[in-house]
Amino acid sequence: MNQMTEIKPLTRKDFESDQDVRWCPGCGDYALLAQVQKLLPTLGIPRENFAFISGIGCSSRFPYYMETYGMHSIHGRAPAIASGLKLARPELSVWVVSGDGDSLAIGGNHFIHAMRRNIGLKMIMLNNRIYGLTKGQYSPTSEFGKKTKTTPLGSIDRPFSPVSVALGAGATFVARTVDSDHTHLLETLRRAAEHPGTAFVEVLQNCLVFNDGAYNTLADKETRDDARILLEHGKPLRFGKDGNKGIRMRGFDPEVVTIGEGGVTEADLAVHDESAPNGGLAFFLSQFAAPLPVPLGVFRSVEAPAYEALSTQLAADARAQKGPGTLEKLFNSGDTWTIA
Ligand SMILES: Cc1ncc(C[n+]2csc(CCOP(=O)(O)OP(=O)(O)O)c2C)c(N)n1
Ligand code: SF4
Repeated sequence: MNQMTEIKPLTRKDFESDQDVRWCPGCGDYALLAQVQKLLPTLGIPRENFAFISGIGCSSRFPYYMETYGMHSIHGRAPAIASGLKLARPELSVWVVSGDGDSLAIGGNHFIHAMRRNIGLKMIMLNNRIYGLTKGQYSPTSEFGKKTKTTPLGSIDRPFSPVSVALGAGATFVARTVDSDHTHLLETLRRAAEHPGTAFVEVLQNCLVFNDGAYNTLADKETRDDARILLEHGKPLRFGKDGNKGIRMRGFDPEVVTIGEGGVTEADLAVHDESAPNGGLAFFLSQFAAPLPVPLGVFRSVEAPAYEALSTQLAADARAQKGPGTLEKLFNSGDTWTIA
């Protein structure tokens, strides 16, 4: 009689490593860890097929806490290492966890190229708008005028919107969520996990030691409905405590309007379309700053060929045309010469 091996379903516990979590008590990074550990067992992927690659920073300690393969790599270089892994082993689910400093300062170059290549990585950026690990220097997402240890008179740098950078680099999946809303965080990660190309998720994350309260209005149940706008595909851009505020486009300028005032109806509001071919509305949304609400959700989700699939095909076509190669043949091909 054939004996069937019973495959035990995975649980959140299966993804918890035996390492002590060293983040400060109350750090927003815990929320991401908990939701990722909750999500992975539901994806139907064997645990040995997950890999978490990080750079350097508090956020980049993430792989230690996951009972998966992983690597705490080099400052800003996680996308390069993760890209190599994904190309060599396309069947793996490869995740990058990084910070705003790691991804947008030293790692800006690697970040934009991962976005434009559309390689199948899940890239999460914990954006606390500060360097946490090195104790409070300003980062590329710190606000103009922000006083930090390296900007004692206030920053004169104009900050990046990570979502705008990702969209500008041609990313096919771009989303933003916040550490304080666990349901939204989990659902956003799920959408990213399902996306075949590069999936970028910005997580607004509180660093309670060096930049506490950066996202208070989004965390506080009293203020959050007026401070955020939840993006839903095909739905009008509506928000507010009473659900009666919305975004109307005046040419290329978005404005906040109130339904029922001045003859405004829901039909006047812009409608969110995450799969719009030109991505123009997504870019507008990514530039929202006070008094406009902070958009949360999926800005853009479109399909394009994944880099690893194209690369595998390219290699198969070359082999079919020229037969299997060897390193020796390669070294002796093309322009070679003998030094006398
Ligand atoms: C080559 C190199 N340069 C600088 C540093 C110092 N360094 C370590 S982490 C970090 C910034 C981390 O900030 P962020 O990515 O925002 O992560 P957080 O700690 O806030 O999670 C810097 C500058 C380093 N480790 N290596
Ligand atoms: S310094 Fe900030 S980002 Fe780093 S672990 Fe502490 S609270 Fe989190």
